[in-house]
Amino acid sequence: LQRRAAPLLRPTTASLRCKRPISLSVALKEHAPIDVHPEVQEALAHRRPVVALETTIVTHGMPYPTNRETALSVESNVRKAGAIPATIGLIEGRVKIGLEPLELERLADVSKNPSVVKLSRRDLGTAIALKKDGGTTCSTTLIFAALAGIKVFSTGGLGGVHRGAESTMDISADLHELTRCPVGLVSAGVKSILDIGRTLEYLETLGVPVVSYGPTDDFPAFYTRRSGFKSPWRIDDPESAARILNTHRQLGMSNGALFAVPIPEEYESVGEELQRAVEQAIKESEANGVSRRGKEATPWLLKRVSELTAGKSLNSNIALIENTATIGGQIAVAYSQLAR
Ligand code: PSU
Ligand code: MN
Repeated sequence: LQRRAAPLLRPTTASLRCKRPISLSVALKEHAPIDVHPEVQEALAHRRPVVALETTIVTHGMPYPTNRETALSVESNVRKAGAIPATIGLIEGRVKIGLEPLELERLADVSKNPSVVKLSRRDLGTAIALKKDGGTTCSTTLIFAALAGIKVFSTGGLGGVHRGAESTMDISADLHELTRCPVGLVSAGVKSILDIGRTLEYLETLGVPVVSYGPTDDFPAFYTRRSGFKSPWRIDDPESAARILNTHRQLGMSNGALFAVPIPEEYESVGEELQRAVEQAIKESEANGVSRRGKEATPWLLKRVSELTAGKSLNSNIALIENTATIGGQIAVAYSQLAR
């Protein structure tokens, strides 16, 4: 009797065979809990420019209703640049790629929705299974941008290596996510509370390109335009950013890139004062133990800095993210115009 050897692995679907991140169409065939906004779907189908936007800045980064207004003005800047915004968030266990105004409102007004979670990669499966609402950090926004085939993602500050990480080991999952999502992340640097030098070292180890966007090769310091650390590369137009992303695509590279855009010049003078408040808030968090409480650290520090500066940090935060939204929109437009 001739018996055929049983295959060692019997993948039933394409996704089980995939080692790389799967595509949106495969995920949807698997009944993944993802809803793509019709406008975003339409743009993606026609390879029109789309910019992904995160929602942790809404749920855990700014007070209501400033958070909602900022999310809307950021979307509007993406549109003015000629691209379609795709604000990503979790509503009752469904991933929304493109939020309706009421969904944004629900994530923004945390007083009515206090159980809304901050979503990093490790939280995703559980939060979806338990039907939670959540704000996507850079890490989870990168995941869904990559899944949907969105090439550009604009935000304020990337997570990174925290001060004292040599003992706390607090290093944001955002950094690793940039190694597996082929997306250009546009930010004003990393969060103001981090160790910039060590974050850049870590990105180098991970092989993530860091590119300053603008007049200097200084890596920006979020509230101020220069950190004293140099980026390995500098560009000053959206076409160059688009060509970098396209080269990665041509080479089959799975990593993303960090485009660091300094805060607009008129916010430079207040930046020094803001950075002093950051230093004070960090000292307080080390004294009261918040610095050792994982994902709570950032929201606490941002709130404290806002208190210490009578809201001036908030104005700067809004300005820098509106700016990265515009530049992200321009990069997405340039990318869509490259011959493919
Ligand atoms: N920068 C801000 N406010 C924020 C964040 C960054 O000014 O709320 C968010 C981003 O979503 C980023 C996340 O991805 O903080 C990183 O958090 P953690 O360090 O816990 O990984
Ligand atoms: Mn952390």
